[in-house]
Amino acid sequence: MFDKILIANRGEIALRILRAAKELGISTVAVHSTADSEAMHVKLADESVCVGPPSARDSYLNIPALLAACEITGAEALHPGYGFLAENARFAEILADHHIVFVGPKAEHIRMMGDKIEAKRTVKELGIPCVPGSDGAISGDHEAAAVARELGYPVIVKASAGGGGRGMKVARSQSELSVALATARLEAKTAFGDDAVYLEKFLEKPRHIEVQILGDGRGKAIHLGERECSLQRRHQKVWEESPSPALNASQRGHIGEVCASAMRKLGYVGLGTIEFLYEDGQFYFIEMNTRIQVEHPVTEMITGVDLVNEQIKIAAGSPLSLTQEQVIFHGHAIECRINAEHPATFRPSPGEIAYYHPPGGLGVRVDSAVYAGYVIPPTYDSLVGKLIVHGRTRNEALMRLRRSLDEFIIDGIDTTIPLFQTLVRNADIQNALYDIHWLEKFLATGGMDIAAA
Ligand code: MV4
Repeated sequence: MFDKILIANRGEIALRILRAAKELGISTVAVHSTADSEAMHVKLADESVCVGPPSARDSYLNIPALLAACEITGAEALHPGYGFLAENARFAEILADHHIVFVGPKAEHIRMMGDKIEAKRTVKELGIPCVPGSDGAISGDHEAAAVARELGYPVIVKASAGGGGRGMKVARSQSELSVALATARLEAKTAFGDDAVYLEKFLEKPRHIEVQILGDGRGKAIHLGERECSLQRRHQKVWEESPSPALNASQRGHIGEVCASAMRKLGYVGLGTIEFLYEDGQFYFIEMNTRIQVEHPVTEMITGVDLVNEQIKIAAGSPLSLTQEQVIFHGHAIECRINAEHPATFRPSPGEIAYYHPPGGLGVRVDSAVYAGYVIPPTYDSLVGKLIVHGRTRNEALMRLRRSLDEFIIDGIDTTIPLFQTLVRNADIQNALYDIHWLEKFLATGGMDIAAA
């Protein structure tokens, strides 16, 4: 096992990784920008290194500074968390060149899944069901029209270098297709420097369901069930739960085994998430994420498996610590992402937290890096923390969520807690009758009463 690990991240995920490292007896190195000198991850780490000014480009994304921090402290491994450099294949290669272990999959697999066309071609061959669409990149209007006619409208044009909703355009008829294609291409070229696009049948009312997998690269891979993340706003997940209320145990076992089997064949090492759209009882692959995800705690709560602990052990060359038969699902978990934003307008609200009282009690977990007196800088994302509740049933989790939201006090800034207090009392949410468009429609039709805000 490693003696020392460097955590190339900030906020709640930096704390999450620190905790896993401490339990493994690994000494921890935090890195931080000048804006984060007073951040909790710096206070809790054994050592810390300032890697640059506030701008993430010059600090958390500053590869030479991170390499220097590893060298100065003697860290043998680096955990990237999520965001920042977590899915940068070149960074993983550079670390390897410097004999630093990247806690994550092989660079080859990061690169493969970052190219959405390549990812889809690969997983399809490995037996994962995909959205019907073009066989690879689309060359021009003529080919697009032919593929779209075959698929039937509506279709969606997606950027191969995209993901997370960037560079996507829907065409509802042939007359809309060439504009959708040109717009998606231009956006892709501008945002990613790569104008390759592909075409898919557009699914109107799917749910977003993702499967958590873990591979050891020695021929073993298991799944840890799924998470449902349909409640999103502007491609940002807001509420996540596990298990998905839309699946039964047999569907779960089937899609989980399809994913685990594919990862076994691929020789995938580490933690990964295979994202699907789910409509009319069918799964359709959209993307694979090669990092720990924000919403990982709901999986931890129902399986009891510490996913960051598994990531670190696998990176150190250990085999998987459990078999598929040892993964047992208990109850139901829900996570709410609490942001420093106005609950109806979503206007960012950085500033000083005047008073902080997190909820507690049975089945309640708060992953956060804030404290009373902490000043949330305006520089990074607005996640203040995650409230995760667990219950024996979904109803019990909902009751516990209602209670813990009412107990949570964060004074001095706006937070999205009132949004969740509204959602947890909503009949559609209580009955799990939602798809990927539900939240935006709810907000657009005055669900949060913007007039009063
Ligand atoms: C789709 C789709 C409908 N049909 N693909 C958005 C983000 C990216 N990961 C994939 N996305 C979508 N792909 C087909 N063929 C609808 C979306 C989509 C979406 C997906 C998941 C969660 C929220 C979403 C919100 C809008 C659109």
